[in-house]
Amino acid sequence: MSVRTLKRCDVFCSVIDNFGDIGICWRLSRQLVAEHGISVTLWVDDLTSFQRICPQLNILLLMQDVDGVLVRFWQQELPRLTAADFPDLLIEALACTVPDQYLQQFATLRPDAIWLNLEYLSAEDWVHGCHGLSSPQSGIPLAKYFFFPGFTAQTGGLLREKNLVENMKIFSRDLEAQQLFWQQAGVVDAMQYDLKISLFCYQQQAIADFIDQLQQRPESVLLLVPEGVIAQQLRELWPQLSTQHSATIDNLRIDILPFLPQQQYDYLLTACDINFVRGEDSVIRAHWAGKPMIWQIYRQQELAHQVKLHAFLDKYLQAASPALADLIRQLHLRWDLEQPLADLLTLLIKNKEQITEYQQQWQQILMLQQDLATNLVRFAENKFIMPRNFS
Ligand code: TRH
Repeated sequence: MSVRTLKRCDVFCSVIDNFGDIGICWRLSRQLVAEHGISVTLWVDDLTSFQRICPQLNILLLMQDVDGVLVRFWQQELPRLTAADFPDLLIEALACTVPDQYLQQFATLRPDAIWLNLEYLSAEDWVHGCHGLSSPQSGIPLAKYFFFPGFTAQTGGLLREKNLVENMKIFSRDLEAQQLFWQQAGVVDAMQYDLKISLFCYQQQAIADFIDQLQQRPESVLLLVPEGVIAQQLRELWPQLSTQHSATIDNLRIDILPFLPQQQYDYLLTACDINFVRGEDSVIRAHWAGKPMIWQIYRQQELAHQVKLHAFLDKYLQAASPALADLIRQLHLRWDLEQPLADLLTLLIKNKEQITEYQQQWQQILMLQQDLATNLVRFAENKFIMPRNFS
């Protein structure tokens, strides 16, 4: 028996809502190509959402090469596929369902292939027992496995490109590069502000209190808000934001930013002092930026997300002092419940250096783990053992 190297991979991505599904699939696909030399076809059912994070994508094309990834529009009816179209590894991402028509042909033509179900991120401990388990499929003679991202060595790890953290550290010390970044983002005077906060979140009832508090800060504050649901909420509160992308209220300036290309968003997080992030992908990027972050977890029915949030906070805060852990936990819980942050926001700003240090300590712990793409390739290659007489 010998281990075979992966050459081709298909990723299926269905955009359920927002940008996390495509954000994760796009990042993973690029990394598989760039760092593992694998030919990747990314099947996506919503090119318009994809284009928001990847502006060079042409939404009119059914098939195109973007950054070395073959992007194909996943329509209800798949085009006719030949044997050469089928990969060694099939990734069914984030609870999407690969069409039966594809699976039947795949199983016939590539019975030796591996099929992975890339799951949602959770810090809960039950993930340890499920990561890597096989998932027998009725009627399809293919090996399928669960692959869970996560924060511990018993999971598949987190998406982290090679040298990402090192590059972000260099960027955070390079004022010229930061100035260039701000210029390209259309915020030429950003560096004159004492405090820069990025705000990417879902609907937030406490937004008026949040703004009210920031405008009363003694230092100058720049709040950077990517276009979307929260920008819309701000426009309803401050109509001048409907005609201009910027509004100044006392010591605070709010800037609505166009959605940035995905790699540029990493730089925004690094260039800010505090980041409000959401969902599943931006929260991990905030980890690599190494700045204080408040995560608004994706809301689930019957508040199931709160269990996930606590599980994350337990891991994240395990090495923090009791006072710091309590502050960060309470900030997350209030933000999740859409309650005013009040005194906690003041404490967050006051303690931002200490929280930055803690964030970087936690980042170092996570960096002891292998990244998700590497783990995934190793996992698939180990499963993908061919018989000696395989030609
Ligand atoms: O958009 P989201 O809320 O996505 C969510 C979550 O992933 C959630 O778990 C999932 O169930 C749901 O989608 C369907 O937040 P997330 O995960 O942070 O994804 C946002 C993506 O957008 C991420 O890849 C970063 C990218 N992005 C940009 O490229 N440019 C930007 O300017 C911004 C603000 C984000």
